[in-house]
Amino acid sequence: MTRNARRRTPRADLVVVANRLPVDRVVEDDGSTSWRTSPGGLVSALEPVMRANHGAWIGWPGDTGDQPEPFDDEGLTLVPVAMSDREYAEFYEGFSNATLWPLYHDLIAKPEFHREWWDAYEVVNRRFAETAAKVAADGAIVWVQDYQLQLVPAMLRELRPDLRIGFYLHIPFPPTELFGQLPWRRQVLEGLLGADLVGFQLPGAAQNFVRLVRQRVGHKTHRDSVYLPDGRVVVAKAFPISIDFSGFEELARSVEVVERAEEIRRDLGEPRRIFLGVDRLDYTKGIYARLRAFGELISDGHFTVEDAVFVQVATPSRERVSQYKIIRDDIDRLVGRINGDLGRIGRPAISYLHSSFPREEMAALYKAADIMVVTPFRDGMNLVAKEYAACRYGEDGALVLSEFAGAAEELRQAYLVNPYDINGMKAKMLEAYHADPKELARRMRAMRRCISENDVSHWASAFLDELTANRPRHDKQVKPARTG
Ligand code: GDG
Repeated sequence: MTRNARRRTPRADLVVVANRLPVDRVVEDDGSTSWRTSPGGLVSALEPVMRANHGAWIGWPGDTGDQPEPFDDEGLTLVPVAMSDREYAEFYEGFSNATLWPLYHDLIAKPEFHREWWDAYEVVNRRFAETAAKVAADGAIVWVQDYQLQLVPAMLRELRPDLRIGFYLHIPFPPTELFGQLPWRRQVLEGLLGADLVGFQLPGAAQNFVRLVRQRVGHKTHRDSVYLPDGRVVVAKAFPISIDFSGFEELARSVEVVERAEEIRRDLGEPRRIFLGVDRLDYTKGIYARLRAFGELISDGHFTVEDAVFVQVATPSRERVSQYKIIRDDIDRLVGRINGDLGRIGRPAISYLHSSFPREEMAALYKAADIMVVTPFRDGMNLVAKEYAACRYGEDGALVLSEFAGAAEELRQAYLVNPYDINGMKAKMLEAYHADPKELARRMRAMRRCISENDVSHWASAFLDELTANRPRHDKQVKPARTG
């Protein structure tokens, strides 16, 4: 890849501000540095759109070294924002991933509230806002991403009132009762209100936000609009995120991927059915519950380890955060127990891979698997479910999907499950195991149509069209804000 460092800060008409750059800085053994494309939902979703628009992407380079100069990456300008070790611990691991992440995911783990983490969250958000203020051209569109940067819209608006600012939340937005626990609830809401458009995965999340703004900040609201005392109208709406459908399908059709999928099946001993899970190793994803369900299906005698295997890819994630250490140990123990109790020589019940893989290998796994099991307790969308369907161009394969993944609102033909109900999950996994190919084709065809008609470029243009639409100011009489 050509990556040319720039001397002066470039100015762009379309700017994405995200916690991470779409690349990681890696220090080689000889001390030189290089850049490697990094995985993750947000990167998979946004990169194609930004490249097509020659935009600028502001983000953290993935280590706590010095701040590299902005550089070109095949038509996209990358603008690194530095973070110290302490900020990484307090802003990223702390407030973002041990306070907001569990709070926004239904308290599956208990959120921790620490005042010094909040201070770091403000400091780092300000640094991102100041960088965006420098990079954005006059009247530019700035699109801020996700829960780590909820204060950026208001901070940026103060510095650059000429900009069109959008914000998109990739994770759920909690109901008022849960959000109300956050000691800094009002500051977060006011931070988001700096945007012209606040986007969510689902309509329910947008409604939660509008209700909270009315309750906690005291602004007048009507349907998806918030009326601010200065005459601005902020719109809150759902834009369900998607994937590069044709890109995934093309990858899955390539000779290399098709051959690799066959090789995977052979290496697994040609079982009748391959079950697959692919997730960041996160307690929200329901990995433990699904593996337990699978183990019980074998111990109950529904099938044997010769008939079926479960391949679980768990990509390492947030490994220093204590709840992530706990879930990793729990899963290690469970896999050990199930394989110890049920496996035979050369035939484990679960093939567990705690590592990350190239995209081609992911596509080969999707292609090799008969039953994809996606069972989060709560998930903003879940791109893995959509990627699986994109790779099933033969209209075969079954998707077992949690009702609590955003994707379940679109993929109604999946085998929908409640991940808290182990017996219910077992029944659906078994139904998928025995399903008739015609039935699978009917379901898969409908899901593939839905995703191909609503792919990631559709998502991005729907958001950007709404953001750039002419939005008149209001002349409503607004009451002074109540305290939140
Ligand atoms: C957040 C929200 C929302 C995973 N392991 C590897 C790898 N991946 C890729 C997958 C997929 C992405 O990472 C994961 O996306 P998900 O949507 O499943 O989950 P989160 O990471 O939690 O994403 C989520 C998303 O943001 C987008 O808005 O859907 O609800 O939580 O694309 O394929 N990719 C590669 N190697 C791996 O080992 N190459």
